[in-house]
Amino acid sequence: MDWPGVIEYYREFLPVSSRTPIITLKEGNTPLIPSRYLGNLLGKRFQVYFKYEGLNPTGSFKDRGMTMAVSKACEEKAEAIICASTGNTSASAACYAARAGIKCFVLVPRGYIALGKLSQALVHGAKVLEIEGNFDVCLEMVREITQKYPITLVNSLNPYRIEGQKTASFEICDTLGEAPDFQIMPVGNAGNITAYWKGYKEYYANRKIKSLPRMVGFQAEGAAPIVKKKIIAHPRTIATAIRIGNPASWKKAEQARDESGGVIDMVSDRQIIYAYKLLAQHEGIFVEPASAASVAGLLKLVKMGYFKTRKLNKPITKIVCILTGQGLKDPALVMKAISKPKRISANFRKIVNELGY
Ligand code: AN7
Repeated sequence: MDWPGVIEYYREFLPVSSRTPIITLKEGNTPLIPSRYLGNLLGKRFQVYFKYEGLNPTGSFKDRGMTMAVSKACEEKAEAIICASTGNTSASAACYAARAGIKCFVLVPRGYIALGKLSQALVHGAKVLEIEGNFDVCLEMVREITQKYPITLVNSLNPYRIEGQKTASFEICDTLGEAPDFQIMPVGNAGNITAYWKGYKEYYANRKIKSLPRMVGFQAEGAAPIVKKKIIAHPRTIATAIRIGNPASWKKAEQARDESGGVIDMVSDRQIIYAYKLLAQHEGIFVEPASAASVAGLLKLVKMGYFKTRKLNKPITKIVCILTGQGLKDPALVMKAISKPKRISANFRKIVNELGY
């Protein structure tokens, strides 16, 4: 089958009509990869899967929401879109705006955007402004601009973004034939956890699934406003994608957590890097650090005995970790956090020695 993209495939669940021009790059339909390594740590009664969202057209889950937001913007005859971003939203917005033939403006925090993401926004022709301030400041600016000028906001405050992103939960259920028992994901501005939960609830209401998952979110320790129950004025983390101190969908993330009986917790940068390496070296999956927060979170939960204290009345417990973005977006981090290649002269003996023979 030729995959048509998330809007055509899940049309009946989305607010589109025959008048909506569908702007798509055939996003979605990403693989749900069974774990070969982590699953063993948990034992036979557990199955761990990775939803690898890094395989979307611009390398992150944002494309699911952007195809909807940009399609609706075009239906409403918008001439320009704008977003604040820690990187991935801007890459996706610039890409879909180029596809649609409309203008794109991007506000990003100077110095805290992975080079891959910045390059994407630039190459797709967006007007990129680097702001002396963090993501939360950029979002404030963008909200004010869109109140005063005819530019469409495409951050996840735009409800069409959430609509598009909920299709990822549909795909997980369609692949598993049921909902997972636990879903673990990184939380930044909290749009994605909101979207997944909305998707699961809609599938449940339509009798596509018989149960709902517990929603488990992880923030970075230095940027964990929801966990600490207070705005973080100066968020800090190596995972720049989730370097957010005042999430727009804060309340909705708490709702997803509480309605589902889940939890939102935090992991340190050290734990994130450990999981980042583990995923790359034992599962063969290269993600960006924010995405590794979900696996770091899973490891933390196992250590805490979280799964032992939950009633698991099915023979097999299914856990899905969302891997939100592609590792190639931030290659500089590998050199910083893992290692640099070893320099050696073009001497046969020296090289073979170095290989350990
Ligand atoms: C790889 O691009 O906020 O909780 O401006 O890029 O829905 O914000 C990115 C967020 C997780 C968190 N993983 O999702 C942006 C931006 C990756 C991300 C998140 C982001 P939300």
